[in-house]
Amino acid sequence: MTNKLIPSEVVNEAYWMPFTARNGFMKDPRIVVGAQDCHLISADGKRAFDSLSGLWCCGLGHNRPEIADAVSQQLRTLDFSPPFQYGHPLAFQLAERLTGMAPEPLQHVFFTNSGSESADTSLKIARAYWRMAGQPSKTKFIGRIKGYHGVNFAGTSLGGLGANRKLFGHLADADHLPHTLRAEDAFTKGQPQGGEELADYLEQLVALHDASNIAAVIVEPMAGSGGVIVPPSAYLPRLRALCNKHNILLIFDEVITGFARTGEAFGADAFGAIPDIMNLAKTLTNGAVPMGAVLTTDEIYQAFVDEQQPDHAISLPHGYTYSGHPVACAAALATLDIFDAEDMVGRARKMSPVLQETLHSLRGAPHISDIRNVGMAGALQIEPRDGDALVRPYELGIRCWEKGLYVRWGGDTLQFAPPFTCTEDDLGRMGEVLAEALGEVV
Ligand code: PXG
Repeated sequence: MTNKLIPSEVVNEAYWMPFTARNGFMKDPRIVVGAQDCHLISADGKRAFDSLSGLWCCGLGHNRPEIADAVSQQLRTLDFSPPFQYGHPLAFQLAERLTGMAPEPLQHVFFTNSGSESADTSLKIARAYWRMAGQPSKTKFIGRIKGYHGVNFAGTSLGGLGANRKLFGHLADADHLPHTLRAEDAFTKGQPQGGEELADYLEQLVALHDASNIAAVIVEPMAGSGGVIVPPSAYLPRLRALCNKHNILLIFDEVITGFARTGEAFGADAFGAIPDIMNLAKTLTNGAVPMGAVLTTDEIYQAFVDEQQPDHAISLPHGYTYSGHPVACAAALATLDIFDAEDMVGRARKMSPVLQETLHSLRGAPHISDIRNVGMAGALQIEPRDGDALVRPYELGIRCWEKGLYVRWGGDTLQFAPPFTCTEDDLGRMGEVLAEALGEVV
């Protein structure tokens, strides 16, 4: 067990915290000192149900001994291996494991260390692909309003959350599709229907920029940070068809939707469209060690491989010191072992109806303007107070934490992505705490 700590004695201003409201945090610091299964343990010894699997990444529950053992053993066997010009066995094993799980056309894996690096890596690969394919004018990227692709240069520009972009100016040549949140779909349980018209907007962007200048479209199959926006049933198949028609690469950012979050192994499986490039991170290592991956089709990979080139020619001048880090590979392989052995896709499917009912039973509670869900993900959209959309979700999040529930507040929503290993009781208690908190905030 962890010793109790006094939060105000832990914090300082040396640590510049990511995406954190400094003033509120400093007044009442939320310090996590431990975790167990589906709960976080706070400095005062409180156990809080982790309703977001950390930050969407610990879907298998916390502190899995199998992952700890694999990491520990790897640290004693090969703590680091130079990834440029040298290989180690686990990176090859993990790549093959991932291509075996992913939709069939995705046959090659480039390793990164985060979702943000996966975003920038995928976009660079897309541009380089067109250059290799003799179409160097195809450089522009299309993202989507309310999208999130991390915080690196290209990912920031392709994202569609204003608060994350406006401080940083124009970082990459990007335009955006409309988001897929339709007023008429409010309170839909699971996936809404239709939605071709939203994908058809790509035709207007093609008319504006010309397909000869567009490298790729990047979307999250289901927008996560934007507030769990579930794609209508016809949307992604239509987007796939339009990308084919115009010879534009389609990138799925599956950093959140990858590994059972939607109730299928990948969002591509859940929503019926296969991308040319798929970005992964988060649950790949169950959050234990930073790691990301970019999967591509053979057609893309082959554009970079030329048997005629001299032996010393580098196929892709891109990579990170920690690409395919042996410790991260060990964590990922142990994660995927558990993923299969404990049938995480099956567990996600089994628990999804419980999550759906827990969230939708809050319909009619104060301040709720929409409830959305798919698989083991969901969101409550909260009405603004005095024109401020962010204040109530913040106050709700703090109240829930005080009551023993860790909830992610983001924009005008509360977001949920509980571990697949949670119980009906965990979700029942979560519903009770949410109802209480909604009744308390003004
Ligand atoms: N793409 C997607 C779809 C993501 O959700 C990233 C890329 C970036 O990953 P890294 O590992 O660089 O952070 C993400 C990250 C939230 C939340 O509250 C979501 C993320 C990160 C922080 C908070 O929804 N997603």
